[in-house]
Amino acid sequence: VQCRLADKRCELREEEMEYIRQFHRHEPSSNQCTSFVAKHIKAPLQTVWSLVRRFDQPQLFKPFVRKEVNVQSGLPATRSTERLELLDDNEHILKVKFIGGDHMLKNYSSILTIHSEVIDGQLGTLVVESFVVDIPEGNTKDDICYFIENVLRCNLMTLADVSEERLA
Ligand code: A9S
Repeated sequence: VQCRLADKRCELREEEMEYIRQFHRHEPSSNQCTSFVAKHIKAPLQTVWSLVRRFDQPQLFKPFVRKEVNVQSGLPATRSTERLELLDDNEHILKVKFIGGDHMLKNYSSILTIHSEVIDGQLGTLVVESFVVDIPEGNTKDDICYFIENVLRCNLMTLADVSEERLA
């Protein structure tokens, strides 16, 4: 596992690294960067999956998406065309590619997987989302990785909030 995955190794349990090795294989070229974020959610897998699988309703847990096609103002984009590459309801894998839009994320492609786990004696879910993307001209690898990691962290935090609230 390449690039910035290395420095996260220590924070992740061995089983989490195993998911990365198994499901999150990207093959970045020299002008691309790849990384991932992970989030533990205190809700059963089916609850989390029921939200994640709604590719057609990103506003369910993506705070930067206002309507289906509109991006929250203040961000370096107003629209994005995204293609669902894989939705596996058995293995709980979602793959997406960005194929157009006015943003700087060229050749962006992401993999999201979820895995059942036990948190504090209760059924929980581990979400892992990885990506590969071109490094835009004038940006560094670290800049773009950091930017996307933050977007994904926000999405997964909202996903956790929504998933955990649904049970209450
Ligand atoms: O929504 C996702 O699954 C992932 C990302 C990285 C989305 C990024 C984004 O929607 C912004 C948040 C607006 C940031 C796009 C398409 C471009 C951006 O610059």
